[in-house]
Amino acid sequence: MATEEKKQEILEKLKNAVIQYDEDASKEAAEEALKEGLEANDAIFNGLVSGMEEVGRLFEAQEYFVPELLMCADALYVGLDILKPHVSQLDLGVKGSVVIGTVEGDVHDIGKNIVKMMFDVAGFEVYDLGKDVPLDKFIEEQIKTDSDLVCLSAMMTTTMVGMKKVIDDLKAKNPDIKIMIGGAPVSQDIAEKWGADGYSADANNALKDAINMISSLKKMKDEAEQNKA
Ligand code: B12
Repeated sequence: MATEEKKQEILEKLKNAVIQYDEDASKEAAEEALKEGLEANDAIFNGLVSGMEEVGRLFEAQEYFVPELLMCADALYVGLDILKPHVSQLDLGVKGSVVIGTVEGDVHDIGKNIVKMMFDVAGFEVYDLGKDVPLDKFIEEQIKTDSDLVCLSAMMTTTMVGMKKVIDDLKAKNPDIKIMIGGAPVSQDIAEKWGADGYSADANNALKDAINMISSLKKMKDEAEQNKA
């Protein structure tokens, strides 16, 4: 087990590998994290993701432009691919099925993939539609898979409006379906205004909220069954 000092050093290496878009450094730091017994979850959120937050600031300050962002994303994915299989499985008592994707026009998929990872480790059935997903595809996939939950990610003010259409269409087809939205420009207020059942600022809370929603959905279905009997 690494000392606190060693742990901070490795987290710093992961963070810097993303900021300096250094894929080799990302690979080495991710391997070192595992070798030194760091929690994979910790290494992802406090190393890689924390690096990407700094990259966002550099972009806003116009020190980084799109090409740098793309290379930073590549470096993050190299580390993530190594760490992801080591994230501890969680048994939270409830499992469900979820359709997830980034909405049409939007190719940001890191946040969506991290939310997906949390559902994976909790043993959910995950139907990942990827990024830049045509809005109707969410409705088609929910119907096809009869999923409990639909998760929509958007990272731009221009693309987030597509979520409202998906929410309206899904609720019209199936009022019981639970919908959760997230991504940097989204807020609790927007989620409520647009009729989503949940919003979460990060992946850990997304899972907790999903579990609560699915529990209440299953309870509602059980009660309806009992009333029928
Ligand atoms: C990396 C990045 C890119 C990469 C994306 C690579 C990839 N594979 O994803 C590339 C280079 C492709 C890119 C392109 C562009 N980008 Co960009 N990008 C970013 C950046 C720096 C980081 C995003 C990121 O990955 N963060 C790390 C992850 C872990 O965090 P996250 O995505 O927020 O996800 C967490 C939560 O939001 C939440 N969450 C996310 N989704 C969901 C879903 C659900 C259901 C739930 C519950 C929770 C949840 O949980 C996640 C994990 O904790 C952001 C800056 C920022 N502040 O966000 C800009 C940013 C999003 N981009 C921006 C812009 C403008 C663009 C471009 C238009 C630039 C251009 N001129 O071409 C293009 C658009 C391309 C397109 N059509 O989509 C703007 C958007 C502004 C706006 N408000 O509309 C931002 C905010 C930068 C800025 N400050 O201006 N970008």
